[in-house]
This record gives sequence, C-alpha cells and structure tokens, in this order.
Amino acid sequence: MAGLSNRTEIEAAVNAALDSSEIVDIHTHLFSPEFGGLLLWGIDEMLTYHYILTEFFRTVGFEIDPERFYDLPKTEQADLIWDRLFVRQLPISESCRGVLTCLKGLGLDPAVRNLAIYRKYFAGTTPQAHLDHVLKLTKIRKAVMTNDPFDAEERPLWKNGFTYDERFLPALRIDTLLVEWPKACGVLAELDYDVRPDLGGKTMNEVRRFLTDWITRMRPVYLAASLPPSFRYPDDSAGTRLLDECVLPVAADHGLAMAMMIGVRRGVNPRLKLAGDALGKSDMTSVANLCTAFNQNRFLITVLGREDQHELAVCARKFHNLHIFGCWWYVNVPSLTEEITRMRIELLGHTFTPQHSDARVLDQLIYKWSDNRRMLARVLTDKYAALAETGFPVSRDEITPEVTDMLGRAAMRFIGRDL
Ligand code: RAT
Ligand code: ZN
Repeated sequence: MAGLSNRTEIEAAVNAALDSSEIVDIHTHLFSPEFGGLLLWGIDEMLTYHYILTEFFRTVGFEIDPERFYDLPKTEQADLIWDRLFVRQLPISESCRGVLTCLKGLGLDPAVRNLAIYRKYFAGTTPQAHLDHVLKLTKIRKAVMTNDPFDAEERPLWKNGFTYDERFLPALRIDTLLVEWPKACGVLAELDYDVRPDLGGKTMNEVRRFLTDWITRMRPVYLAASLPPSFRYPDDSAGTRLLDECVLPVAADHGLAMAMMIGVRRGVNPRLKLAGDALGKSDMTSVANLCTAFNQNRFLITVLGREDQHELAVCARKFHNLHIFGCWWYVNVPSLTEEITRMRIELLGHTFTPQHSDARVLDQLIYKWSDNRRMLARVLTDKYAALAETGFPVSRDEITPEVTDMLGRAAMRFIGRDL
C-alpha cells in the first residue's frame, strides 16, 4: 500500500474519496413522492424555507407583518423574498447563498437573477424525475426521514401495506410524547389508547403499546425527538417517566437507537411560526446520566448551542453508547461546522458523524452536501497531513473507507443498520 508522500497528494486522495463516496443522510425532513404533498421541492419552497424567512422578516422590519405575509399564497411569498433578499441586496447570508448554490448545481444560471426562468425549469419536471436527478447529483444513497405519528397529515398515510421509495428510511419522531404530554395524551386517547393525563391507570402500558404499534407499522431505523435546553434527566417530569418506563425499554426491545437533538427553544417569536424557534444552552450531565442509566441503549445525540459542543464531545469519550451526529441548524454555518468538526476529530477520531443535511426541501441536498464535502475536505486533509508529518504513512486505500464512514456509514453501523 503506497503511502502518500505530500499534502497535495493527500488532498487529492481526500477529495477523490469525498467525491466518489455515497452518502447516508441520517436526518432530513424529506419524503419520497409517495408521501404526496409532504415532499417539498422547487424554487418557491427553497425561497420560503424557514431559515430564510427569519432573514426576510428582519429585512422588511415593520413594513410587512408576519401575519399578513403568511396569509399570502406561496408564490407571492416567494416573490417578496426574492425581491427583498436577492434583488434589492446581495444575498450573502448562508441560507441565501445556499439557494444560489442549488440553482447552479441544477445547471441554472444564478447570474440571470430571473425567478420566472427558475420557475419554468421546475415546472418542466416531475417530483419523481427531480428526486432521481438530485439524489444522483449528490450521490445520496439513503435519506432518513422524520416521521411523526402525531402529525395529522402524515399519520393516515401509514396504512398497512404502504410502500415508498426504498432510498428513504423512516425515523419515528416522538417530540410530542416527551415534551408535550397533555397534547400527546389527547392524541393517544383519540386513537383509542387508554391513557390518563396523570400517567396513572394503564397509561404506561398503553404508551408502550402505541410505540410498539408504530414501530411495527413504520419499521423505523431509530426513534427521535428534539428537546428544549431545559431538558433534564432524570427529573420529576412526565418526560423522564416516559423515557424510563416506555420509550427506552421499548427501543431496547426492538434494538432501536434513540436520537436526541437538544437545545431548541420553540416559539420564542410565535408570530414567525416555524421560523420563530431559537436556542439555549443545554445540560450535558443529563446526556451522561441517560447513557449511564441505559447503558445497553444507543443514543445518537446532537446539540444546538455552540457552547455545548465541547462538553458533548468530552461526554462521548466516556460513553461508547453515545454517537454524536451533525452540526445542527444554527451551528450549521461554515465557520462553526469547521471549528466543531476539527474539535470532534481531535477528541473522538472517527467515532462520530460530522454531518446530516436537515433538508426540508429536496433541492437543499445540493448546497448542504456540497458545503459539507468541501468542509470535510479541508479538515481531513489537515488531519491526514499532520499524521503523515509524524512519519506515519497514509494511503488512498485507508482514506477512502474512513471518508465513507464519515458520510453516514458509521452512524448506520452504530444503530445496527450496516449497509
Ligand atoms: O432544522 C430545522 O429545519 C428545524 O426546524 C427543526 O426541524 C429541527 O431540525 C428538528 O428536527 O427539530
Ligand atoms: Zn431536523
């Protein structure tokens, strides 16, 4: 196995590995076309992405109330956003630049700055053809969805025998159960589960039955929840009891990992709807407590606050049942993804998954993964070059499988779904 002798050769090998490796995107909000209107794609969806909406509301200030804006049809919302963020000013923010990267990736010319031309392109294709095109372009082999049985639009789709594109993998999302028990209790009662708001009577058995039913129906690759910064484990909340007596035992019985995304403060500005969430500092001691109390369960963890990243990485050094994934949402900007990924490699070697896309609109896979690949190329080149400098040779054949692991394969292995 020939060692690579200098930085230029190492950089070429890393880039070649990143370009040729297929990706497993372990957390998205995408759906296959069989899910109908839940699959979002095209220029109007990209422009009205909630990451961009907040920038629009800041820019228009008092001129346009969110309530009035949200009442408009989507195309009119997109027209306004295009005009304010892309025509009247230079779109230098990450989310705006992301739209242009997607257009370029699809072979459209960002320089024409003409929304009508972009709309025409999307009108000329179908969801299925577009999906095939985008997955091929990005080399995405599998994308894990976010499937919420508490969502009244999604729930009825999961009838017996529902089949969909096998490039999509389901994840059973249970935020409502863990964070909003009174609401979850109402939904479960409507679905004929014998549950009580005070968690008494048959409630715990019934919640276990609910989870088991949905695991059977959906066959998820993991269970998942995003949690507020105030999340504590253990405490005397309904969430702790539900984790202890229902979620984690059921997950263990089915060999399923639990994904926890911690740090989101929902509805800080409720007028902005989905765009109104912020973040806060979370409690990593609770993560350690969970990994200790359920040492046979596997936890996929990501945190939203920049200040929590280092503590989480140190925590992961102590628990082999904790696998860190992704730079989530507000830390998914180039300056921070690079900083965080370097730090994680320094503390954890390869035993984490640097990125997921969190894409809500199919096309966003293009910019999110081209950014991820570029960031990983910079970081891994530095790390392998530093290794070579010690006199320890690195070869192409060794680099390639490690890169593939970092693009989702290691996470799949961790959750017991080796591909
Ligand atoms: O990144 C996002 O789009 C957020 O709105 C959230 O959905 C977050 O990723 C989550 O999964 O809770
Ligand atoms: Zn998400």
